[in-house]
Amino acid sequence: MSARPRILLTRRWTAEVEKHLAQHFDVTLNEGDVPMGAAQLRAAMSQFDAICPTVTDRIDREVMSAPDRRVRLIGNFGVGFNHIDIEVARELGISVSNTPDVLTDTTADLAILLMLMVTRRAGEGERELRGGKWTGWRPTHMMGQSLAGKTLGLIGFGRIAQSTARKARLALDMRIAYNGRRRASQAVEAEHQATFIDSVDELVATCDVISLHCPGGAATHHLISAERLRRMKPSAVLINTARGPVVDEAALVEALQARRIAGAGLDVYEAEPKVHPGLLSLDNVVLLPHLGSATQETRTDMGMRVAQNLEAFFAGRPLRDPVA
Ligand code: 8YV
Repeated sequence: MSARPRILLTRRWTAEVEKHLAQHFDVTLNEGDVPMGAAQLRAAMSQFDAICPTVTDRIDREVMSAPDRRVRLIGNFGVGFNHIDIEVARELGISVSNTPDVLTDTTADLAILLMLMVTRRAGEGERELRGGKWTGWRPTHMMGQSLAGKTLGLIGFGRIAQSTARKARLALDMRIAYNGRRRASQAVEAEHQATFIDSVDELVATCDVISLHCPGGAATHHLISAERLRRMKPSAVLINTARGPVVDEAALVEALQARRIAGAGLDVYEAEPKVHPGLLSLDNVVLLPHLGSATQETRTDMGMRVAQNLEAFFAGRPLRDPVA
């Protein structure tokens, strides 16, 4: 019997997936679940047949060009793969897969959660109550904004954005506008009753809630710049469940401090796990620690999706979710 492929999981996964993988592969776990450094990742390149990284691992040229490289597949745990240099992977003939579909609704739920938390001042309210500062009900206490009839402007219109649109329209009665690299088909626009807005500048200036759903990477770095924050309505709210560097975090802090926008809900940050200190002291921002896909069910589904890619690859079949 030929030796089973050697697989490295760079972080701990759900017990169900770790057990499943152990039945098929020679699996090495990162027992301590501490992020691996560049030197460790580079060394792993020469020791394993596949590595399965997450958003906390930077897989760049330095890592991938390890001597006597053995890794032939990078099975990413997550749909976003901007932490992997895909051009270098292609150049070196390393295959890369990701985990689309399985986290779509879970991440969209979190975008909706942030919208509601920001507009209904939920974090602020909880802090007041837990801090023993709630003096009782009154008609003008901690009034937020209603979302019904307001326009949700989506930047990026892929699976997660469309799921967010569906939930916002059907559950919250919001109107939907979007900007994306390409205009969606008429059928998709009709399904979501979505209006295409040709420019990001116009979208940010006209919508009430701006929610980011574009990939990370050079093309979207600081897409939400100081200038675009200035274009937003003073009553508008920014939601980011995509990638931190899409927003100029320092400029966002200034806009929130000056109340030039009403609020923000963030799940991702420019230099995770560091968070701009200016954000921590503001009441008009809700801050979550990158929980977009964090449900028991979804994290198991993500792991199983990686497993399907690994199984296909080592059986000589095409990857289910190839990105390189
Ligand atoms: C993941 C995500 O938890 O899948 C993604 O792109 O942002 C998150 O939902 C994380 O990236 C896992 O690597």
